Amino acid sequence: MKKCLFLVLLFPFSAAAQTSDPSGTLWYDEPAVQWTEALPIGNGRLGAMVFGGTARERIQFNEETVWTGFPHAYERKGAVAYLDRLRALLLAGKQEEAERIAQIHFMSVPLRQMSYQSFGDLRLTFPTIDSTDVSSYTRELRLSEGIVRTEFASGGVLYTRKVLSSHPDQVIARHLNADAGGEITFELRPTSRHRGTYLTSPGPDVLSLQGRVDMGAIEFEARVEVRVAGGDVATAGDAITVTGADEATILLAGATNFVSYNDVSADPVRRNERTLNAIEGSTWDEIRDRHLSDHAGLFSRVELDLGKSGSIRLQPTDDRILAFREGDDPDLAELLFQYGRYLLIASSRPGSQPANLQGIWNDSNQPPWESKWTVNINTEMNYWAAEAVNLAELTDPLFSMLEDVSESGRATAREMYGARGWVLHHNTDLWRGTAPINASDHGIWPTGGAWLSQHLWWHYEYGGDEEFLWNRAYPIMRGAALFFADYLFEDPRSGYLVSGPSASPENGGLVIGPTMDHQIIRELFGNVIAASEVLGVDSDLRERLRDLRGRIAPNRIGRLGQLQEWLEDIDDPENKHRHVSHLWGLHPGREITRRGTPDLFAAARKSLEYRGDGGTGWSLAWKINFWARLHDGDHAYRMLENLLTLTGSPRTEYNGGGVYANLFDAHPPFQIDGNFGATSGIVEMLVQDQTGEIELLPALPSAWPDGSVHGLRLRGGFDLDMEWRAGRLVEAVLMSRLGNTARVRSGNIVREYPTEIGQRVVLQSN
Ligand code: FUC
Repeated sequence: MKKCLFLVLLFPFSAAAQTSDPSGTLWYDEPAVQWTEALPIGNGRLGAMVFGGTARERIQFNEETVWTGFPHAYERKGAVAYLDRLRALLLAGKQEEAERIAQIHFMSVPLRQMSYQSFGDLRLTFPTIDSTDVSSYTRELRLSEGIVRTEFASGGVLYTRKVLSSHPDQVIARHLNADAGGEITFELRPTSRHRGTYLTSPGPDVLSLQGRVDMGAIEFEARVEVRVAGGDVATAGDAITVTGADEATILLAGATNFVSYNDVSADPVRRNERTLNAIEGSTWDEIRDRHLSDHAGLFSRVELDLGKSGSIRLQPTDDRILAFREGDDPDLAELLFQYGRYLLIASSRPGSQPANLQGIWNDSNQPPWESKWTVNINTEMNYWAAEAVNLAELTDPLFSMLEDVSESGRATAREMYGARGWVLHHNTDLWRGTAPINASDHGIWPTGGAWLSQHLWWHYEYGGDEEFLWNRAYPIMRGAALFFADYLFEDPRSGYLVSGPSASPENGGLVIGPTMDHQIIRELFGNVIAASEVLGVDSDLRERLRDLRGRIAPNRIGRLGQLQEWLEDIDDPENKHRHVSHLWGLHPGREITRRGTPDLFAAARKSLEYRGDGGTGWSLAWKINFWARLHDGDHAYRMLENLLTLTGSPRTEYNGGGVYANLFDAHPPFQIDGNFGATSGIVEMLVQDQTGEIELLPALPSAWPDGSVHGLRLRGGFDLDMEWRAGRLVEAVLMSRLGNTARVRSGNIVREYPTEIGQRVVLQSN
């Protein structure tokens, strides 16, 4: 009893070794061993994974432009000479021959794109701390703060370490203190696995790590500075040594010479000097407070309550993942939802690169799929939720990338297809490659840019910003549509316009007329038509696109009642492929709807049933969205359960699609798309508005009978607050930002509510 009292008094955090905020905190009672147990921080440009060790600590860090390669145009000159031959071969059923010829004459130069790299590690050793004498250990990430905190007691001293990646100050900052004076002693070594990097010491408390990515153009510097209160700081060899300080602040600045995809003329050293000079007089408290207010400005916009968890909510996050199927922990679903928002804030800020396959977190110089931007599902999934979860400005990097590929993709359109406009195939990299890569059986898929362009129109639909539409979105969308106006050709067998050579992403090889392409192109043309009407321009083009749109091969229902994945009725009901591309028109597209196209809607459901409930992380996440669009909340929830399965951990045998201990989506390996896809899926379960009608609680699962949400955004410029009880809406409030008419569906009835800017529409169920 006495001991207990002693503990509570001296270590109040140990009583809180159950988190006080179960839907907003990831926490653990041991340091991370694997990278996928470490906790992520990021400011859009600089990211880090924090292991939370006691006597030894590792902070692995990234800067978003540390990539292999150099400015380069990838298109294959003159490839257009083979286009008709490829089409003819495919129409004649000679797929193998077409793939062979395409592989030689129709692919990117070089065949592969470049790779995102790890930057380095901060390695800290604490000679006065005995890792075998540690008690009351916690490490946690509070999503509302964006700070990873490690606390523990050792040798009678309580240590607290915090780390953040600041957007306003553009540094990673770590603060170390203790509840007794003079207890902060450590050695800090910045390291890197890039060959030929070297360390210099520009000042007594500064180390500079410089280098160049192997065989590439990217030069980098990581600059570490340590500031102490009390004690001593000195650099010796490859380390900064702090002895007997009361507290210490480590600042890490990181930069490269990258300016844009065709310019690498910046000076990373000057960049870092400027960054650190700008905060020379700032204390940790000031840096932290600027970070907190910047972060909260984005994070606090949305609140979600899906019900009350049982006592499991107090357990470490990995325990909760293991127990999720027991159904007693809706707070964990909230945590996953908010984690998606957190990760976007941390990996995608205006002016930065868009979130890549791993966001910005990457521990390898040979990461899976080069950790680039794969656009046949992954990059789009990263941004599905951004508008609805009130983080619209974080789409800016995606649009900047689109600006780039709409330039670099012109040469690819011209050289490979003899077409106007621009085209992007299934991947791009820091150098904005747009030509087909890797293998002809899936690399030749020309609708990546068209799919991404959907996000430009969404940004206008949610925000109503006509200037954005005119200046930024429309030129890119128009260029994408011009490409397809030239590219589509008439299928001699059916007379329809078709896409090809192309593929249904990664399934079935090179073909003519994959269903997904036609859905994407129809939507692109539809959005360009709508945009040109809003802007009052391009009436001739509009008519042309209308005509072409009506002639594109339609969706077809096959012999099994399924939605056909291809023009031919060859779907295999045993095929469990992770991609379910032909359901694009259901989600994220909108041409397949319950009321508008009931037959296709039923066929889409059939196809999804055949595909099954398994898959990689992102595939599971997409299926949450699909089932929500099919208005089957319980099935959507089942997919969420499948995604919230602990994988790749010593605590489980399971190694398939799911989440790691740090809630990172596991393809496996780690791929961030499923995190964002899950956040989007939860939105789709609560509200849908893609058809122009607002449907509240369209797919509420029985697991969440009571709940509320605050601060979601809807198309047409409405903010949504909503509360439900016993599975039924209690009240919804729509706040009008643009003065549009809200059309709200309830069962068979659609009611219209004209609004003025700032007006609220309060809907109560009777
Ligand atoms: C697509 C998917 C893979 C993986 C890769 C990065 O090619 O088919 O599953 O996600 O992207």
